[in-house]
Amino acid sequence: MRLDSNQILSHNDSFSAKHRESFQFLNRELTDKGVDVESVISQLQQFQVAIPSWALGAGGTRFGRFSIGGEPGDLYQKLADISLINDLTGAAGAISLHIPWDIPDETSNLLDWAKECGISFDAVNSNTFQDQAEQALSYKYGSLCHTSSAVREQAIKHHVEVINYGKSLGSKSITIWLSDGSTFPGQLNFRQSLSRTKESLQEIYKHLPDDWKMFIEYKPYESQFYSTVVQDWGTSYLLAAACGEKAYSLVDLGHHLPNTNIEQIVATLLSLGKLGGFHFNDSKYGDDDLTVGSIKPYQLFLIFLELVSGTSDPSVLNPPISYMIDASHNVKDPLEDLIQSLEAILLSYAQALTVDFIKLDKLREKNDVTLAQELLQDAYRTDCRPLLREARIRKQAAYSPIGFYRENNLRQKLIQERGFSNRAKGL
Ligand code: PSV
Ligand code: MN
Repeated sequence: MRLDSNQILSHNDSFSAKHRESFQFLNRELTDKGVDVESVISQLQQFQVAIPSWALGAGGTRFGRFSIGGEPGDLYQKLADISLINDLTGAAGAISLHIPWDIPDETSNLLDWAKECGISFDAVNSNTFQDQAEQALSYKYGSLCHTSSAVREQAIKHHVEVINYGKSLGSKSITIWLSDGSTFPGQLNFRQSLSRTKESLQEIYKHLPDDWKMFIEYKPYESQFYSTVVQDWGTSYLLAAACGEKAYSLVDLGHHLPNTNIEQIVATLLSLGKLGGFHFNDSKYGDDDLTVGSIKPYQLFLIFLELVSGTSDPSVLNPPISYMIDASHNVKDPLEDLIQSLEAILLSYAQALTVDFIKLDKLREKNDVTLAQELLQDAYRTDCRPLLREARIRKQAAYSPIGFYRENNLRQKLIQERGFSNRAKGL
């Protein structure tokens, strides 16, 4: 379903007086503090987050799945859904594909359709955490770390195939998340499995085109419950360093043990020039994959503070970061959920962009702990939503993406178009 841009314009017009008032108020407040509001708006307009191909249907947990109706039944419909989100938010111009959940067939038709939808292909994701029907050897005891060289070769071949799919679609990166590890003590030799994983990744790396990046995601536990080979940012970093300059670490917010200081990890990876990508989500207990900003919004702001200060520091030699959402659950409409995630990401970004880092540095030099904290909390407690709305309105996206979605009964229209029993492939 494609949206009529006139409908969005008239939605925006109906809020124009209300918006003008709140935007002008915030504009004055921020300008008085020395913030270059125009520059913040233009950075917000440029910020893009890739949408995962696996988060557009009703998410499932191991306890069940509740259909929402109108789910995208194939990749073409997934692209249409992302283009709808992008039309409403102006911030979601790319898809991140999971292979083999979304194998692109008839590539030229797909590329034409993606172009028509205004969507490009971001990082492609491999999958060796599940066995596929036609697969010769099982990943039950690991993939790139497996004791059998035949299994490792099969997994390496899969990664090469994923790179080739990505090449045909114009992707420039591959994200590798391995569930390899052990569920019981004694099951696996830590040193050998790490070394086999390193060698397998180095083999995959040989197939990486010159203008590509490899992102290595880490996770402390799950699906294995005793040990995971790539358990933390340090292991991911050492593997990326062992592969070469096109390999980077990827931070998934849900892949940390409770209370880990993720913003410090972000700062460390940035200073090493090895922060490649981000998977946004939120969690209360483990890898809960909840809507971004729904549980720990202050943490998200602190992470953006490191991203903004790190990427604007000329001494930090880190390439541009790939931002992706990796969230999914089974209670909300996934399109509304993704819109909420985008809003939370942009809000934290906007708040971080309003921080006076020179002033913050001076306070740090003087060890003025109180005022340094005040400065951060003042930015965090400033309602920057009018800036996001202004950025959207200027891009002809919607003043209120969720409001527009509801007013126009878009889920009901998708159900009419696609029926109730379509089931999106993925989680
Ligand atoms: C694993 O938990 C993960 O974060 C990886 O990025 C996977 O590709 C994705 O979720 C989907 O299962
Ligand atoms: Mn992830």
